[in-house]
Amino acid sequence: MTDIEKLESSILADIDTASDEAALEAVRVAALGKKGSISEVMKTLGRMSNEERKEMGPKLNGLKTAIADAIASRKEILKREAIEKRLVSETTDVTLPVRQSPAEAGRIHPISQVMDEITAIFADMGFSVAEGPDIETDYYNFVALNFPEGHPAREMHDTFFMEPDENGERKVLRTHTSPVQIRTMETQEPPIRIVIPGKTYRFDSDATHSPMFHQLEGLVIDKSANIANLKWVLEEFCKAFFEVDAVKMRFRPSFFPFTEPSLEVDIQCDRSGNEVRFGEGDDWMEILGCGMVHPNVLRNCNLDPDVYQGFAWGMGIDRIAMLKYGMPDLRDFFNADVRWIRHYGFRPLDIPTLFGGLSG
Ligand code: 2U9
Repeated sequence: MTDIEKLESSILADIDTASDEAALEAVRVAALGKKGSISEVMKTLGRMSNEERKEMGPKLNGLKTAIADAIASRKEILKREAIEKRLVSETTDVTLPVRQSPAEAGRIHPISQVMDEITAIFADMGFSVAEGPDIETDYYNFVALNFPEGHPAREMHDTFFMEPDENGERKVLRTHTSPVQIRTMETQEPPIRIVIPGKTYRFDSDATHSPMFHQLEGLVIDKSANIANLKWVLEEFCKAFFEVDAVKMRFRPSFFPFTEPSLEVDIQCDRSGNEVRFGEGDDWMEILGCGMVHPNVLRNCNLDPDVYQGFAWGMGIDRIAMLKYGMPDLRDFFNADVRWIRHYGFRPLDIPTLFGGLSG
């Protein structure tokens, strides 16, 4: 056996025993790489006589090609073997239950759900959603809404005051979402039909009051808005929200500085069982307040009360959510207890719509 034949059979044996692509690559470098065994032999061609080179040249080139071909075909085999190994080890059992993605496993807080339910109902009636800042000026939170300086109605709102700013002005955490209606009336021409969901703040904390709570208010301004329209809007809302065909409502006189007349609204319910049922029974439950926008408030927004009139209402979202979904303590809303949200939360892809069902 010549030296070349010996070299060839030893490299071919290494190629055969290479067990994966990395080992095969090592064999290729050891044979055909810059300092590989074949490359070293090729270098000796330069020192040979013409006769010897004529004989050895083709032999060495033949060796190089044979080794390169053997490596290429072994590479194909190893590639196929590796794929087959993966196919066996990475089988998927399609009968296993699908693992939930984090977005599916998460839950929507009942307050967000109820806000979405209520805005879906009013959006269906043609209302748009308006928003505004949580930190307000005294003007937007009180003065424009017909609470004069020192008026006792201001005491009804236990207000959180900020430190005075460089001009001595004390901003407040808004005590209701009503400043958004003022801002809207200042910037938009009537007709106006808006609802305002949002966070509100009052210095109050017990089983039914939280210092941060949620309201949804509504406002309609045009040349002919009247109490009959207001009653119809609220009745349609209550039927849709409590998912009943008919509901009796009771409107009692009340007082708010920003509306005249002002009314508190009760709906018919049955409290004889363990839970409150709406649309039946002969009991009443207060659910919201409303009224015709006070002429002073219209004037404050440069609207002539002899031309324009409007109605407004306001409701506490937290209380209404507790009523609808039977949650006993308001404080649980804000305790961030994952067991509570798993029980009372809503699936994120069940978006409330009137056609698809409000509460899933
Ligand atoms: C403007 C004019 C009128 C909003 C109204 C109520 C009646 C009301 C309470 C319900 C429960 C607040 O969360 S609660 O304590 N709200 O009873 N809100 S009328 O009236 C407005 C608002 C803005 C410019």
